[in-house]
Amino acid sequence: MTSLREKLAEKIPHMREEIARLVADHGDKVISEVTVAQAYGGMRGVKCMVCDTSQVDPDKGLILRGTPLAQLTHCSPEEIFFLLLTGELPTEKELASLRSDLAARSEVPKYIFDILRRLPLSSHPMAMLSAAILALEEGSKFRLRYNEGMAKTEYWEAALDDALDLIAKLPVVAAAVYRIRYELGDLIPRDPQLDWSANLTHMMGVPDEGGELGKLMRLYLALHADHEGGNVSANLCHVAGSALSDPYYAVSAGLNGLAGPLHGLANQECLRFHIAVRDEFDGVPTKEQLTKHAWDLLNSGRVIPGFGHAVLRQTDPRYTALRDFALEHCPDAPMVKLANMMFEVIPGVLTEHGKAKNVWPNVDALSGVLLYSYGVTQPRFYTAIFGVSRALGMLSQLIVNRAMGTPITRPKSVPTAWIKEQVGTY
Ligand code: NMX
Ligand code: MLT
Repeated sequence: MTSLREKLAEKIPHMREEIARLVADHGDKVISEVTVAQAYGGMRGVKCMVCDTSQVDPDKGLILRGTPLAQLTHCSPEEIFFLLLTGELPTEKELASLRSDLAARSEVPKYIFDILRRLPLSSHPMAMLSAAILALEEGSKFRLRYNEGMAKTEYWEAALDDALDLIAKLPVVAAAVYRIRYELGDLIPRDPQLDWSANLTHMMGVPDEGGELGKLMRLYLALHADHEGGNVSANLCHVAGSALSDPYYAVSAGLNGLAGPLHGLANQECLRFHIAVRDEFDGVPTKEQLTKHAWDLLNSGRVIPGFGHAVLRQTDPRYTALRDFALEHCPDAPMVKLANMMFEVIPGVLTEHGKAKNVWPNVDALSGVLLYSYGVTQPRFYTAIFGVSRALGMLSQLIVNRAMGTPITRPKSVPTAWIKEQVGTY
């Protein structure tokens, strides 16, 4: 038994009891209404699902289990995972136990690397990562135990088992995607002395003499883990998991959504935007030049990646955390200087454009810039790193949902004819 499992086993009965009481006593209280615009508009702002791991406040941004992100930027991704699941940061002993459990589960079967090598080199790293996770599904303990007739009260334990297996293997798989996709030579074995995020940096094999890429990777993997339940990746994982598809299927579903340019792929798109600007102006442009370039992009019908958000109405605190890192470690890196210029110019352009409800930068406005500055120069790989981190949040949410016995997700859809009848004027 790991201490994480023990801690959850202790907490889950109380959580179940509390929610059962809440629903029994107040089940018919209205917490949200749905307008016609929301039904057609991606359900924006409709409060119709529960997520206890984290919440996103429009002005304050990400709050993990009640603690604002700014107070957690020193944490490792493993600590964030423990916090998301249990509501508490681990003690030193609990962290050591989680790390050794992950290390013990980290071996990836050889057939996974064979599959990755057989995919065309033109494959997107996100497709490779998602395919590898689906191929790992063969080892799902949740599916096995479900087929054996496991009790509903045990679902969370089987989900936790799969989650730990998958999390342990993800850095190995992602590093293999990187080295195979970009033909960087032999795979680099895991170093048992290193923790989860340090191993990803190590196995990717990007030179990191000063250890700064390692520090960035640790921060990056901690920052991107969770962003409440309604974002596309978490929501997709939630919906697939609600059908009792096992954690491998559910995480793969979530990553397939993360691969969209309006969601996690903005990470890659944003760096490509920076490269296009740098190449056009041979470095950092003037404000006037960047303003014109941004307007050209908007007038061609495209979005400016790295800016705007469905929930946030201020600068994303994850962006602020990355900006603090950049100021401390690499303020003079050319891409960082360009990103600073973007920060000065783009919100004004978007305000004048008049469409985006939030003109401020999100996490993707700096994440790729920093990776690039430390030698990870393949933008298409960036969302795969986002995905490794997001798996921590998606899996935490999934385990909590299995523990709470959350039923299958099945909202009611209505045809346009029905809406016309409701509004009564058509
Ligand atoms: N550039 C240009 N137009 C924008 C932008 C932007 N950065 N952000 C929003 N808009 C437009 C949006 O396309 C919509 O236009 P239309 O009415 O023609 O459909 C209008 O402004 C209103 O959109 P909002 O309600 O402000 O934003 P919404 O909640 O629909 O979408 C995003 C949120 C994040 C999808 C949107 O802001 C966007 O496309 N941003 C750029 C892509 C990006 O950075 N995504 C990453 C989000 C974070 N993540 O990691 O997932
Ligand atoms: C995320 O991290 O999931 C993004 O910021 C998108 C979102 O929250 O909708």
